[in-house]
Amino acid sequence: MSEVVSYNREGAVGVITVSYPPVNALSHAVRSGLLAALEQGQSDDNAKALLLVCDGRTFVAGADIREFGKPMQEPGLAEVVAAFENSPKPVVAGIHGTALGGGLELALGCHYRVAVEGAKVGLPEVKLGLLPGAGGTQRLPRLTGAQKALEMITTGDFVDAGEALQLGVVDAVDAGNDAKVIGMKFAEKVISESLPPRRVRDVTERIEADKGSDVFSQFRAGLEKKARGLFSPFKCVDAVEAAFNLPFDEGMKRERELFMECMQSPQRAGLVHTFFAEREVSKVPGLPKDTPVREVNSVGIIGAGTMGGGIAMNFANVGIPVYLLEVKQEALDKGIAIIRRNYENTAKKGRITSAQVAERMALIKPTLAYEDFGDVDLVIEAVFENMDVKKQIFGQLDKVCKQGAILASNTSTLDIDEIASATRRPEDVVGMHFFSPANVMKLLENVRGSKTSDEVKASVMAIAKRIRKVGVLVGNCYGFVGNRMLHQRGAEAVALVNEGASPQQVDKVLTDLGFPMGQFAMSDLAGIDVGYRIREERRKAGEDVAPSWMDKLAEQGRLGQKTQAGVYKYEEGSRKPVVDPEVDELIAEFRREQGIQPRDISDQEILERCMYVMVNEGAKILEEGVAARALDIDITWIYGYGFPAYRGGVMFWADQVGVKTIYDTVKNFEKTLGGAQWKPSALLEKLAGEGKKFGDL
Ligand code: T1G
Repeated sequence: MSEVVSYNREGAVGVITVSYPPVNALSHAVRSGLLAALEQGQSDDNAKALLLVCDGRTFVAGADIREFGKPMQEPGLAEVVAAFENSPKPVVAGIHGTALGGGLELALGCHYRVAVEGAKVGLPEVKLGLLPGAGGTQRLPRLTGAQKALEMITTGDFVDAGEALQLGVVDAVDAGNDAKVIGMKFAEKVISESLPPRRVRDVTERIEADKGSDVFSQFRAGLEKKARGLFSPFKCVDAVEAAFNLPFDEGMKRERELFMECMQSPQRAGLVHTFFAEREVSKVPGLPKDTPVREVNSVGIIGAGTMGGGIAMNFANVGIPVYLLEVKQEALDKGIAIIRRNYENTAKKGRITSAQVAERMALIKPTLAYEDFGDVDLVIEAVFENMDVKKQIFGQLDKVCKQGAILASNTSTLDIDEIASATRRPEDVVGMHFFSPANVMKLLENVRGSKTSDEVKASVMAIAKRIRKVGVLVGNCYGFVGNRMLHQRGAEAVALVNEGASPQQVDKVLTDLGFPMGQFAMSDLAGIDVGYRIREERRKAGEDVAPSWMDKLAEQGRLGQKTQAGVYKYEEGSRKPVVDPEVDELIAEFRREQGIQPRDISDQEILERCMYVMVNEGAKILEEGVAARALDIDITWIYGYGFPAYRGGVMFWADQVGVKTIYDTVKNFEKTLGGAQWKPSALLEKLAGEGKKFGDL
């Protein structure tokens, strides 16, 4: 008897129970245990039917992702599923929680499936760069037909028990909440009605019905847009199609071939890294797991602009009341109107009801009085990037907020310690940097000041989860982690255009890598005036900031999307960047003024200069301890800037390119381009020298 899978008979039913927390993943021990328990069930003459259930929070949630990339140990999952399917005794699966991936495939190998109400089933392998590799692509379509199987397998979306019943994926759904009870009831029914083992592989009606349908070519065409740059969704279609063209065993072989292609793809490595990194970031090294967390039942937000409004929505969305403060009624009214419009747009798309719009709007209370913040548990300041203004606000908060209130700034670059110095409670001051649009982007960059208490750090990390964000705890420096690296990429991009590249060429290199938009399209979205103001402030402060062709755009009022013209031009009502010959002329003029002789620049040089400067900066960020681990930087870039999850994040991507390759190129750029940004980080040099990766840290 293995300790993760047990067998015992209750009446005439042999019960196989998996007990492998946290999610009963199909590790080698579980797979072996399942075969052993099934064997016991076969040889138990008094067992007339078998029931497969799981202890804990969920039925099997899939293969054990931690085993990926390691040599597969027998028995493979497909073999285990086939053993269940070929059992001479009928097998019932009792499902609760989420039967996912290999878990659903195991259930499909059983002869009957019952689910508790509220349970969900799905084949999310595609989200890991894979496809169902234990018969899911061959058995599911036999129950659902081609269209639904393709939808489920190429999106990885879960379906709830009710829909699964309609689809024929499960045979009964019971309002009870114990899968074993409803499973036993069904198994006893199988025995009393002498129901035979019914193998899904033998169900062929839906295969016959959809044979030769053009649904596969339609699906591939649809994926060209939705799955741009991805590898495994297309292989999913190939695998499902095999169920309609080949006998079952041939189809299984085809599935296996396609599964191995996906398993070996760098995209699987990237997506699996992202899966674990997204969970690991909330475990902050040095912050004890049991650090007390402060209750947040009401929030005050200062600033009803784009950011403040978006931030307010995050809290209202999860039922937390928010005071939204502005200095003028007109600004307050405008901010509230924008929030309402955002909610109404979401309701128009059917994602929320109009009742929810009303509920959430009722939770957001506009105010002009700081006194209303007297009892809130958390304040988030979201005004424009001016230190004096922020310090004045925090001085106010220090006077009106209760003891224990968390005082946070949404600043994207400014010094948290200096802001905290405006209060007598620096231990309660922290950065909570949201990414625009704040109600959409998942990243929350939590910035610890030198005096921020562990309790406040743990509290803002818990708040991130509560408002469905991915929180990353980072140190206090100019631009923290994300913007500090973005700043370097931006400077390289501008320099590349000075030297001869066009903005559109630079942007295409970045979108080809998988970014949702290029550097200059992003500047147009954020507003050219943002960078212009920062450069002008630094020039006023006496810094030697080089002239930039971007300044000329700002001085001509070309501020980006908001003025229908920036680096690109925008047709009325459109956000699509259109190359503007006027800008090419402005750049050529700027080069003449600066005495620059433009040259052709290769895409490879653009890629290396834009990306390696970020990797080098990321290595410096790690050296300084501003980010605790490379995976914190990876998650920052995936959820803050849309870096493709299938590449695993900037530092994971760097490991795949090769640290030594990057280091040598950075060294070379230090010689040919100069500038502090090309001084190789000591950590990069060390890893290159030792043949190590960022992932080894
Ligand atoms: N393998 C290993 N560990 C897993 C795991 C898995 N499949 N799923 C979750 N965990 C860990 C997770 O890392 C975390 O660990 C803890 O469980 C709780 O997870 C052959 C090849 C099930 C919906 O893709 O979607 O089957 O941080 O924080 O929010 O065809 O986990 O506590 O140490 O996410 O309640 C297919 C992935 C695999 C499902 C629960 N299955 N998991 O969400 O908790 S590929 C999946 C999830 C496959 C076969 C193929 C979610 C969840 P720790 P959590 P949650």
